[in-house]
Order: sequence, then C-alpha cells, then structure tokens
Amino acid sequence: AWALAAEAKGKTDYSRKHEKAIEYGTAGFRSKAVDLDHVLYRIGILAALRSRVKGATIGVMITASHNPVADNGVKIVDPSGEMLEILWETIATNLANVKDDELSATIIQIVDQEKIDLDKPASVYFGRDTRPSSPHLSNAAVEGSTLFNASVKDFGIVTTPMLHYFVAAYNSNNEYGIPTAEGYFSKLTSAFRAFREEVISERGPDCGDYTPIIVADMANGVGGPAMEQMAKHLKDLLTFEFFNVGEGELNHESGADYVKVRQTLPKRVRIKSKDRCVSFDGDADRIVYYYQDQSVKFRLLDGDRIASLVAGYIKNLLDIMGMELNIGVVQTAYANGASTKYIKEVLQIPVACVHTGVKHLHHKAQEFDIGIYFEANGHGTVLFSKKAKVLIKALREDKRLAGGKRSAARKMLTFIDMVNETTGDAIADLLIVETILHARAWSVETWENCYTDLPNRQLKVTVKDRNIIKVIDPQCHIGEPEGLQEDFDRLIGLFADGRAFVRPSGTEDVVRVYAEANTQANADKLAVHIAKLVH
Ligand code: 16G
Ligand code: ZN
Repeated sequence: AWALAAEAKGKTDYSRKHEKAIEYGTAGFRSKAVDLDHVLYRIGILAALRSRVKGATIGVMITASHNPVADNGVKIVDPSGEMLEILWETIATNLANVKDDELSATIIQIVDQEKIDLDKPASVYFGRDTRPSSPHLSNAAVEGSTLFNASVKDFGIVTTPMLHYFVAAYNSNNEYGIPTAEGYFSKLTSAFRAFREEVISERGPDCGDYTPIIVADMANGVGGPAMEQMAKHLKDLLTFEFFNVGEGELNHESGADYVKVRQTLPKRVRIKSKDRCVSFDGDADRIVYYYQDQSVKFRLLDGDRIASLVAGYIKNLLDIMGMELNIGVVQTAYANGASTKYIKEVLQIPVACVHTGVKHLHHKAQEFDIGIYFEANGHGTVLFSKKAKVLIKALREDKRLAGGKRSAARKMLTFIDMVNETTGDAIADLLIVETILHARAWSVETWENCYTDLPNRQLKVTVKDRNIIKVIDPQCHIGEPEGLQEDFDRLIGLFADGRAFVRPSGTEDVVRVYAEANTQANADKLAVHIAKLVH
C-alpha cells in the first residue's frame, strides 16, 4: 500500500497547483475545469478503493450538468446506481483537498480505516459529458484508478443516468438490464412499445388529442447523441425534431435550466404554436416540457407537472387493480403551491417536502411502496419497492382476475421497466410522459389544464457570507439570523396566496429567493421585498 501511495504522490502531472478548497456537495465536485486535474486523479484512486470496500463496480461521471462550459465536475456512483454514501462524501472532500505532501498518508489512512484489501479486484466504470475539458479530466481519473489496479471501462460520452444504469445493471448480474448503451436503449424502448401495444389493443389506435411529434432542445449536451440513438428505435412511433445538437456551446442560452429559470424558449429553436417541446440539461438528467399558446405566450410544464401527471396515472392504474399500495409524492419548497394542492386534494395522494438536492428526494421516496419524486427543475423519477413489484407481478399472473385488472398490472410492470430507478433520467422521463399522454389521449394543453400554477418569481442575492442564513426545515424557515423569519412572515401576510423563502445556494455563492402570490405582479413584488430583507 505504501509503495502505491508513494507512487500516487509522484505523479506530478496531477499535483495540486492551487490552494482553492473544494467540497463534495450535492452534485459531487464542481468548479472551473482548469482547477480539477488533481481532484479527478484522486477521485480515480478513491473509486478504486471504494470498489474494494463494496466488492462491486463503482461509477465515475465527469460532468458539470447545466453549468457553463468552462466548468466541470465529477461524481461517484455507488453499486446499485445510487449516489455516493454521505460518509464517503467527507472522505472524498478530504482526499481532494490535502496537500501533495499529505497525499500518501491520506490514502493509507483511508485504506486502514476502511480495512481495504488492495489484493482484492476492483472495477470502475467511467462516463463523461461533451465538455472540451472532459476527455482530459477523464484520463486523469482513469490513471488514478489504474494505478490502484482497478480494471476500468470507459463508456465515453454518455448521459449521467446511463452511467448510473450501467453500474446498477452490471452489479445486479444483468437482472436490472444489460450494462451497455444498446442494453439501455432496448430496455426502455421495448417497455415503451409494449405499453403502447397494450393501450392500443384495449382502446384502438385513436389517440384523441395526442400527437407523436416532439421538438427537442438538447442544449448541445450528451442528450443529443443519446436521443438520436433512442429515436431510431422508436421511429415508427415518435417523430423528433432536434435542436442544439452539436452545433453550439453547451448549455448556452438553451437547456432545461435556462428554460425553467427564464421561463422562455431556448435560442436557435424554431417552433409553431402548440408544438410539444422538451429541453434536457447538459448531462440529460433533467427534462422540462413547454409550448407556445395561440397568443404566443410561453407555457412551461416543469417537474411539478410531470410529478402530478405521473402520480395521477399511477393512482389510476392502482385503482383499476384494486390495489392498496402506499403511494407518495416527494417535493421541495420550490414546488409550486398549486401542484402540491392538486396532488393532495384532487389526486388524494400524500405529499412529503424535503430539503433541496436529489439525494434527499430519493431517500424519502424510498419510504413509499411507490415513491414519485421530482424537483421543480425537472429532475426526478419513480421508485417501486420490492413488495410493490412482487404484488403487481402476482396480480398479473392471477388468471381468475378480470382482464382489465390484469391489463393494468401489465401496464404497471412495463412502466417499471421504462423508468430509471437509479436517478432522474431525461430520456426515461420523456418516454414516461409520452406514454401517459398517449394513454390518456391528451394534448399538452389538456395536461396543463389539470391545475393553474401560482405566479412565482426566483431571484438571486449576493451577500458577504451566504452561510449566515440557516434554514431549519425543508420549508426553509429561517433559524438564523434571529428575527428574520418574523419579518418575512409579516411581509408574506400582506399578499394573497403569498409564500416566500430564501436559502443559501449549494452550488453558487448566492442566496436564492423564491416567492409566489396570486398575481405575477405580487409575486415579483414579494420577491423583491424579501430580497431587500436579506441584503
Ligand atoms: C444540485 C442538485 C439539485 C438541486 C440543485 C440546487 C443533485 C444531483 N443536484 O444541482 O438537485 O436542485 O443543486 O442548486 O443533487 P442550488 O443549491 O444552487 O439552489
Ligand atoms: Zn444535470
């Protein structure tokens, strides 16, 4: 171990060239790409160690998602495709920040503390996004893993959710799927096709207001090449018109984050009124829908809308099956109040609220038999417990039951094959939404008519130290500075349907403000006043 650790330190290409501290946050390490050489190299080493601790393949994804092209980042994928365990986030942060002189000793310390047997085999899967800095950073990580005798497999440019899938599939001995791009596309698209056939055999080919044409903004990210492959599998069922595929700067004036935050069309996209449009983010783990209505007004259908659509449909299938499963929706404080009300009161499904960050939503969703989670920004998926899967399978096989019930069970099971249960996945989520719209014979407008969003506004405030603000619960009530929450409450009380909160961002040096109220003017006003109180 000492010999390896000494050799690790010796790689001067990957020495630490600056003193900036970096933290393994909710989305892994993120920073300017030029500052990341040593971090990636060290993460490669850490992945090789982690693989031995778990006795399984570990994933390393090089991406900075929706951030500007000059940024980059990395995150580790744990064996069943989930995010890195919290304790190891701290280990990763420490390893990334130690001085070159301390590198060997830190590695030895991890090896000792975690009782790692370096003679055991290790295996690491790599994937990366379309950033120009990604191949170089990927090489750095691969070198780290290779030095520590891991067998490495580099999938090249793939979506983040695909890498999660590969890791989960391989570690499940192919039970979850075949760990190749072809395995991924064929799993999802076969399920999509089977579902359609089930629906058509029941009600005939007429699909009412549903049209199979989708305008797709890929933000010049990994979604472009992946979706083009996916589209080939389904060319008889879905027609795509792609924009921002390999023709401009990544995430620049396009993509899910741009569309959601600015509430406007991405650039370089040409659409007609009522075209159903989607935007992915740079690593294709987020999706939002939108269209332009007759008066050329931009209409957004974000993660909250997807959650409500999916929850409503699943509830419907469960009702047909006569099955009492414990189903729930998980949201954050950013969820539009109207969506929460709709899910609770109209769909009669419980809603849990958790802190921002995918891992919080994912963990909470695991508490339900069927947990549906989406952040308003378009990241989300559906999780099914073992119990749910076993019960639904039993129902499908029960020949005494009425055909309708068994058909609903077949639909649920193909639905499960279509979702990516490891993480939010723009491609899988697109297939889910298209499946439900087709099954319901809905246009994007019918979907939107389920409820009316409360007007809302988001702002950023730059302050000296954003961490002075401490939120004490998922609703983002303020614990410190003392008295600030009372000031907020007085202000919010003056607005009909008013709700507002602030939280320090985990990814930018700003405090984020969110406000909603009965009118856009009031939401704007409330946001501005709240921002002033923070200043
Ligand atoms: C990260 C999170 C995302 C969250 C966002 C909030 C993951 C994989 N991603 O991108 O879930 O919505 O941070 O950013 O956890 P903020 O803290 O800057 O508002
Ligand atoms: Zn992303």
